[in-house]
Amino acid sequence: MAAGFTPFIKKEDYFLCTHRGHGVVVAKGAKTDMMMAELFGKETGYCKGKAGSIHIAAFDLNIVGANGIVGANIPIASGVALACKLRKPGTITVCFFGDGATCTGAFHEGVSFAAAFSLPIVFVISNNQFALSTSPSYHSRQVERLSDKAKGYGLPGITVDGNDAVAVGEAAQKAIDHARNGKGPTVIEGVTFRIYGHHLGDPGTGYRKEEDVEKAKKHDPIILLRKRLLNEGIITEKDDERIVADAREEMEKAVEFALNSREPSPEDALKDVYYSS
Ligand SMILES: Cc1ncc(C[n+]2csc(CCOP(=O)(O)OP(=O)(O)O)c2C)c(N)n1
Repeated sequence: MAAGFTPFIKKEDYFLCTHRGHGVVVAKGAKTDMMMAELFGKETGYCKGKAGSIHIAAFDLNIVGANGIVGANIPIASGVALACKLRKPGTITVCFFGDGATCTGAFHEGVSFAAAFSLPIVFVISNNQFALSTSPSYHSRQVERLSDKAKGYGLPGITVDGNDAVAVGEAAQKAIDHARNGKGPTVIEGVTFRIYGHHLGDPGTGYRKEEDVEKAKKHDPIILLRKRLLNEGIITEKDDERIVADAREEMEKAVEFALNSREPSPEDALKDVYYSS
C-alpha cells in the first residue's frame, strides 16, 4: 500500500505506521540498510537498534514512528496533521494501520478529531483480512466495507484493491490532493491478504482456508504490476530481470550491513531514551 503513495508525497510530509512498518518507512525514503540494521537491533539502525522492528522512527525523514499498540498511531497522526495545518501549510500526514485497528477507540478518536478540524491527513487501512485470527466479516460486521466507517464522520471513504499498485496510486493521489488543498481527511481501504501467519509462531491455519491463501499468492501485487507493465510495453522482460536482480542485491547488501554492524554498547543503553530540555 505505502509504495502507491511514494510518487505523490513530498519530503516534508509525515508518515506514521504500525508493527508492519518496514515497507512503509522505505516508501517514505528510508535507506534499506539502516532499516535492516534497526530490524536486527544494531547500532547503525535508524534508532541505533533501540526501537527494533516495531518502533522504528526516522525524524529526519519525517517518519514519526511505527507503533506496536494497535490503533495508537491514529490520534498521534491527527496531532501531527494539526501541527502541519498550523505550522507548515501545504504539508500533509499519512497514517497506515490495519483492519483490526479500525475497531479501536483510538481510531474513532483520531478520525473524529481530524474531521472536526478538517486536518490534512490520509488514513490508510491495509485490510489484510485478519486481525490476528479475526476477520472483518466478524469484527466489523456492521459495515460492508471498512471505508464506510468514514461516513460516520462525514468524510470520503474509498475502497480499492490494495494489491493493484495503480488503483492504490490513483486513490492516494486523490486523497493527498484533497488534504493538500485544505479539504480535509480521507479514509482509504486497500483490500489485500496476509499470506503468512500473523507472526513467526502462527502457522496461519485453523482460521482460514488453504485455497484462499493459494488464491491470494496468485494475486500478489508484484506479479500484477509486472504483468501490467509488460503487457503495456512499459518494461521488457530484460528490464524486469534487472529490476528484480537490483532489488535482490539491495536487500542482500542491507542484510550483510546489518549482520556486520555492532550491537549497541551497554554504556549507551540509556542514551536517547529520556528527553531532557
Ligand atoms: C491495543 C492492542 N491490543 C492488542 C494488541 C495485540 N495485537 C498485536 S497485532 C494485533 C492484530 C492487529 O490487527 P490489524 O490492526 O488488522 O493489523 P495487522 O496485524 O493485521 O496488520 C493484535 C490484536 C496490541 N498490540 N495492541
